[in-house]
Amino acid sequence: MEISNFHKARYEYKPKLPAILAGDMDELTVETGAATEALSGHEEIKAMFKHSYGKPVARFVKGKGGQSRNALNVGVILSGGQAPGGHNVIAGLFDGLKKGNPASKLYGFLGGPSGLTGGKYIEISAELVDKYRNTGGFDMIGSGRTKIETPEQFAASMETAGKLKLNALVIIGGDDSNTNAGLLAEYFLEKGAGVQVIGCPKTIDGDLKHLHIEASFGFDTAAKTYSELIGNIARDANSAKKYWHFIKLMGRAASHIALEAALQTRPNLCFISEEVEAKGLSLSQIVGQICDSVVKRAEGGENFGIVLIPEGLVEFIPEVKALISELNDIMAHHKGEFDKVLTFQEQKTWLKTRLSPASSSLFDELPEEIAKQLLIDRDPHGNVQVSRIDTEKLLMRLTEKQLAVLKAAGKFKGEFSAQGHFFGYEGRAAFPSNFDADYCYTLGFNSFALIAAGLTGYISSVRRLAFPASEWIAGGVPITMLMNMERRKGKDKPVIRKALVDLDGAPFKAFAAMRDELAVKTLFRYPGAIQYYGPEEVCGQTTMTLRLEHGK
Ligand code: FBP
Repeated sequence: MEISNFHKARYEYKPKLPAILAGDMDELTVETGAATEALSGHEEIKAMFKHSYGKPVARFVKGKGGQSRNALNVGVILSGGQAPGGHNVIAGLFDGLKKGNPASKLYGFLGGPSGLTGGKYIEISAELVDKYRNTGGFDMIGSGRTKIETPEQFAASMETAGKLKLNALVIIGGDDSNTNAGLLAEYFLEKGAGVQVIGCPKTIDGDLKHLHIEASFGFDTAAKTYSELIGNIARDANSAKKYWHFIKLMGRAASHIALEAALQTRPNLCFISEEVEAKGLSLSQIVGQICDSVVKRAEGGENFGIVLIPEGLVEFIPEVKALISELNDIMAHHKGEFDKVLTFQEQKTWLKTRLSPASSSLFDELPEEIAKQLLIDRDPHGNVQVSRIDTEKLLMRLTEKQLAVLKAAGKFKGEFSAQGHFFGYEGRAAFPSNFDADYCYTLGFNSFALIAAGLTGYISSVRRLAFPASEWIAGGVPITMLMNMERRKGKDKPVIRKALVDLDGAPFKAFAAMRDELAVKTLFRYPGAIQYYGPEEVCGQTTMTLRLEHGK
């Protein structure tokens, strides 16, 4: 394969490790604190995780005798959506394992968790790792969204682990995949399989976040990629002065990406789903806010603008949320029956008698293409596939309709022409920023250190991320500490709680403080492309979210 000069140059980049992990392994030991609790549902979760519940938070410190030097067989899985830096997690894990004992082996399961249950794997060689260092994507071993949940899948996982004589398994994934990591850790303990399980916090969505997990990897690169594109569109809008751009941004539930992009680019409007839910804003109130801004800007002669829309927004608008939740339950409990109803009109009639009156009338009022999109199959974890719902088009249509009413009443005298965009896949496989390259390499290396310290049921945790990498703190957080009980596919299940945007947090407050002005004036900010080489203040910056959270 012919590779680009940039691709070649990235092989030379040497990811940074925190000083504690860069030193002599024989000088590394693990310090643990008090027992921990789940976020809620303590008793139920404790009963389900008899062997792994409530372990202490772990932190690496200088000391002797904490790390085993035995040769280890370790498996690694990339799970869920791509996030920049996944290959560096594998590189860090590989380098750690070989540093611990050159006879250690790393196996990569192919195509995500199904590679483990189906026994599909490769041994990862030094040559293979070198081909993927500092590159984006998950193509080294592939990824998938299979959820390991049936007794047969657990048994098959143990069988594969047994065949490979695995000492440990590293699962690189988001909240659902790390929930799976916790379940597997518990299962292996219950069965006395001797296989440790460590999770790594991956997701561009940024919602696998906790006191001990300051950011999920990939968020930095993805948010910066989208911000570059939004900045470019904003400059185009300000040049042509004829379009309102409605830009939907990935982030299945949380609005961290939209918020970070808003801080970076200063659009006219950015909806934060968490605020929409907290204030109980209806669809028509959201459209009302857009119209207000369009009307006011038109009064100043500015018939253009930028609206950022988190892709999960529909699930946070109270009436749409209620509709989706009813649809989820109906589709989970009557799947066989529902699958037999073939045309959309028949589906509508079939649903009418099963939905509540309010949801049924909303479903009727939605544009047909959006209503159809709400019926698309759920993912294996029971989530609505919001990346396939054209929320930007829904808002464009409703805004157009409302502006026509205002125009007829003489309250809007400007022009409105809208363009829709969806930025998601563009940012998920980009070359990792220097931050993600360093963070991911550290997460992988740290996973090895957790394994060598004998821990299981932990997520690799690296903190103080807004500071130079040499000062980062490395350790592990027990998976059950991140869990609560939630309704999934019609049943209550223990899952890692998604960290949504904190409306009292510094990043949201910083945006809220400027948004009234942004809604009327043109104050776009153009962040430009991610820089990998050059002055530290250009290529060494973390996200604004992290900087604000750390008071920097
Ligand atoms: P993860 O939670 O697995 O990291 O995936 C996040 C995400 O990129 C969401 O932002 C998006 O809604 C979803 O994946 C899209 O999924 P798919 O790749 O299956 O279309």
